Amino acid sequence: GRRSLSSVPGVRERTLIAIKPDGVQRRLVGQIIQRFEQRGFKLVGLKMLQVSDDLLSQHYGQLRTKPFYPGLLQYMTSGPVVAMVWEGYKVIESSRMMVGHTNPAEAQPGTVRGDFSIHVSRNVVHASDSVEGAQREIQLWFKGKELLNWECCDHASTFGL
Ligand code: IDP
Repeated sequence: GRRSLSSVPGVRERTLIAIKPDGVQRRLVGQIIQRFEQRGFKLVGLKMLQVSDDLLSQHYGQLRTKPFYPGLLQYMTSGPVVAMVWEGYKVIESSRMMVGHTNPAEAQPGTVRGDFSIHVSRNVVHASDSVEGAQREIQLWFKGKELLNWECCDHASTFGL
């Protein structure tokens, strides 16, 4: 039919992607953003921040009994993080595939973790893992006003016609 892509169910799905301190320190920000742009996803939120213990304990609350939790907090606060919200059809599932297995040793080549990292304690990037998780994390990391709706320059509404 002649439906536009924006009317397809699921096309406005959003996910939180965060480039962790090792990703920023190793100058991987551009390459990681490039992969999401190249895939065709839409960037609707972006900021660099020093993450607080409070934000992290909410973000990783379900891991607080794990032995690696103190190290995880130390890692995630060791420098700035680049947090982004990406939008698009099945972006949550697709970005988990693009990011790869939690443990880089098991991540496929071609994934961010499989191409740029070695050990689970320094795995470069975060990606939400479910619809509920993405909603929760986006609300936790971003204010409503920080998420922008925009149309592509080839969209009729941008011509002022
Ligand atoms: P995910 O990031 O792929 O969703 P989770 O199991 O939610 O994986 O773990 C969150 C983060 O905790 C991982 O990305 C990694 O940074 C860290 N982590 C998970 N397991 C370990 C571990 O065994 N040792 C050290 N850090 C870990």
